[in-house]
Amino acid sequence: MNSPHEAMWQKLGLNLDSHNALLQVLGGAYNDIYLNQKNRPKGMEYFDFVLSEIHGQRIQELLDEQAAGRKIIGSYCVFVPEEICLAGNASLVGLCSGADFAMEEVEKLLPRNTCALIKSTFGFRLGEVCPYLESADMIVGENTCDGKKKAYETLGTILPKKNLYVMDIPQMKSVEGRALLRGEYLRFMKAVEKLTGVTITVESLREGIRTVNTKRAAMHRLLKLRAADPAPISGLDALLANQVFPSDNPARFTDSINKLCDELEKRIEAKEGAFPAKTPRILISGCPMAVPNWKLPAVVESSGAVIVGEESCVGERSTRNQIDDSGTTIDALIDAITDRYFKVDCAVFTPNNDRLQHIKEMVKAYNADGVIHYGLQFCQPYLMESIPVERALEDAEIPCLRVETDYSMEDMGQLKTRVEAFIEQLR
Ligand code: BJ8
Repeated sequence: MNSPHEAMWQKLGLNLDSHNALLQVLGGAYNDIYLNQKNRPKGMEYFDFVLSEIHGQRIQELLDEQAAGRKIIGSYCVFVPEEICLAGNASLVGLCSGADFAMEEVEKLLPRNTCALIKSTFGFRLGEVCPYLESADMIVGENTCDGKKKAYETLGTILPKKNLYVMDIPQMKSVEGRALLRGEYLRFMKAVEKLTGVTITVESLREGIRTVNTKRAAMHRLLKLRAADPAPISGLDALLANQVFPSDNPARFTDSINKLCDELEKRIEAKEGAFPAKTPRILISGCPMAVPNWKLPAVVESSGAVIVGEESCVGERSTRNQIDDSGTTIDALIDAITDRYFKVDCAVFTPNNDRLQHIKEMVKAYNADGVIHYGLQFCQPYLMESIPVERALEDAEIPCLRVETDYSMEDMGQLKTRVEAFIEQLR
């Protein structure tokens, strides 16, 4: 069937056959996993629509803005500040992808034992199936894990517009580390200004901060409502909101989340839930889950538990902590931006005790019965850190299951058996 967006995709240089195949798989998985859920809030209809148009209407919107002079910046990490992009008249879109694509081609450029997230980044480029990547005016990479750091060297050579910008990220939470991050944010601000031709002012930066603060506040409202029993929304649906967070129009997204929260508050009052009261409650912690990586949450929620929080960059790591917008100079606002992002407790930092503490706090705040630590195969930082996480949880008498997997469906049976046994232990 011809899509009304085909001409746009063709203009962007997508491989239409491969892209159609991807959309078919995505649509099928969404039907099976999402639309088959019971007791979904009505407010999720907006997110169903966003997902159905993720490569259609949203791209058209961005291209229309681009035609009017706005720039599109793509990023792979929550360390890239949307506030600075917005202040410079650019939209930031998340580029991480959660599906294997063109793996044979990918493995000509990357070692086999590279994590699925990085491989999928390459697969989407080599397969020419990502309209966000193809339309972006600037792609921002960052020196976080070794895999990404080295992969960007090659990615830079295969991007159609050769428009990769790499941001350095500290590895320690020291005075020097903060100074490095601050310096990088100033350098990024200059790069955005150069790209857009717009001079960032105190007012525009403050406006950017306020827009993202408001968006984060709405997400926080949603996350907190999940503390209720019965949980008013499934983990799958909340994950979808987190997945849409980095790429949707910020004002519309904020509004939709707030409407969803209004509905969830009523559900809580009426004791209505996505699952019955006393369903075992799980916190997921670890690597980010980009669209359409719904594998583990689908296994958990089809095995008799509900997910009540995500300690992840597609989750609370990217949505918590606000930025003080009271500064009256660019320097002061950049300081405030640095302060917020410097609290991101990604496993690339050493030591990273804040994260262990935060996981325990989240267990308490969301009344979780146990934690599933999700590590992507070959992800050194999160797999290494899963052991101290498990120990810290053991000390706090919080049950923990460590899972290591990838984007393939080959281990579904084994995963389900382990998850079911863990849930049984929580009952
Ligand atoms: S701030 S979590 S978004 S780096 S899964 S590519 S770590 S080998 S994604 Fe991340 Fe930024 Fe950190 Fe968040 Fe490497 Fe691990 Fe792959 Fe990963």
